[in-house]
Amino acid sequence: MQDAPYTFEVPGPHFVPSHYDNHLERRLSALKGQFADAAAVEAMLAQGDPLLYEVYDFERPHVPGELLHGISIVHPGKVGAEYNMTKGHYHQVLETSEVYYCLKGQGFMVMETPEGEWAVEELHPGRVLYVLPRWAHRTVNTSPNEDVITLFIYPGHSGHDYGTIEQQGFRKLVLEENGVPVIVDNPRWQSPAQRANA
Ligand code: PAN
Ligand code: ZN
Repeated sequence: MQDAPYTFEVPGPHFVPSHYDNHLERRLSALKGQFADAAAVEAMLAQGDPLLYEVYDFERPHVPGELLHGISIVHPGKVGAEYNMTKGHYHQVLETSEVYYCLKGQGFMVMETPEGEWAVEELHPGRVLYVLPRWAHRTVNTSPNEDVITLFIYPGHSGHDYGTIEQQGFRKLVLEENGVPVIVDNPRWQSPAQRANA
């Protein structure tokens, strides 16, 4: 961990940071239950385990005064009709936010709150997205053959809650229909009231 102010470069076209502490790779097997088309997942896994996205980040203490930051790279592709995406999560400390700055590619940030509100914002190079406190978030890559690359910054004490999204996914899915992205309802999703009665 650095003990003096530091800089790093994110040179195009690949935007891999000039230095970093951690490099995480997430493959299809880690997102198995998240894609709507289970048969497409099984068919792809029978051929291998494709790399869906990577994260490069810097080691900082997980305390409120710190800002955790790094680069997220979602590779292009689809699982069935659904575009490649990140697992997505709530922050464990729900009242923490995040800034994303898109460096490359075309995609969407799919978001929702525990109360069932949802939002989908487009990502393209130069666009900054502020994810409000309480909003779960997932990056989706709709580019035909380009990575979606973002710089992210969030409070050190945020933590991650993956379980809620793993259970039912997001309220909205991003699918390709006739060659263009469409936002559709996730049949697996339940409203807070439905969940309480389940
Ligand atoms: C980002 C994400 C990153 C990977 O740093 O962690 O894009 O997505 P998943 O964490 O959903 O696999 C972030 O939102 N941090 O809080
Ligand atoms: Zn986050």
